[in-house]
Amino acid sequence: MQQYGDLMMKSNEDFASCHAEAVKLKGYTIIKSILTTEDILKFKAKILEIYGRQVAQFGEQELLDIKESNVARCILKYDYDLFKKMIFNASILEIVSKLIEQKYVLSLQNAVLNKGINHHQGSWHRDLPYQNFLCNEILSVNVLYALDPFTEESGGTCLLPYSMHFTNMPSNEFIEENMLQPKLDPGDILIFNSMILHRAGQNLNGVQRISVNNQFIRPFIQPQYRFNEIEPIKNRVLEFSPQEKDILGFNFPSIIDDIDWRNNRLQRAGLELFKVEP
Ligand SMILES: O=C(O)CCC(=O)C(=O)O
Repeated sequence: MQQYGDLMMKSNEDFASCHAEAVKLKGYTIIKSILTTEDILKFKAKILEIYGRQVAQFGEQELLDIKESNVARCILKYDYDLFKKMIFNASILEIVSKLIEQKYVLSLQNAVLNKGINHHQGSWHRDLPYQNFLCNEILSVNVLYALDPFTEESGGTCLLPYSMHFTNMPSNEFIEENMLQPKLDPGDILIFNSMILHRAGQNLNGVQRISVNNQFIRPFIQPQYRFNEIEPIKNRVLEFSPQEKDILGFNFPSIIDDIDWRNNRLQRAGLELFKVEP
């Protein structure tokens, strides 16, 4: 490309760099056809089953009262072998690594069931809520899977490009003029800086539209779930690679006190743990 004025233009050499650059500059990128039809069907069936269990546990009205309706939470806990496929995808993690540029952990994996009503996720927000500041590094990245068509009618995700660079919410007029609602096919993904302003679109056709939001954060931020402490995952630690252990939070435990801190160091050094006398 021609240039003048010493612009130091460069070309991206690979797939991951192209997508990482888009997220860094405009806040999001889209990758097509990440999932097979077979996987999509399995994911959807399992998510509906999990949500059914969560409704049975908590009650439909109670979930409505606490704005928790139509979200299947922490789905990795319910079928690790199925939902890990959304997390440990090497091409996607390469992009996340280029964005966060240090270790990161999975904060959440939730499915949003958007159908016919005003969904709580249908309000503009950032995925680090209440953090309306600018930071020169990316703190957190979302990988959102479309399991159904994302359109204006189905309530595809709405995004305000570049808005991770704004500390104040822009006016309604600005948002109306500049927001995007990308069309996605089932199996496509949207990767975005968690600080971008976004929301689920309004589902107008009454046909359920499911997304799965996976959020990767720098380890100093409190994750929504501590996957390393969840029963079925915790018990399988010996199966995991070092990178999987990092992402599931095993290498970033929340420390209680001085004893716990030093025992953590002793454990890492392969030494015997200190026992407090009763
Ligand atoms: O499902 C969507 O379109 C967006 C979900 C969302 O905003 C969220 O989970 O934070």
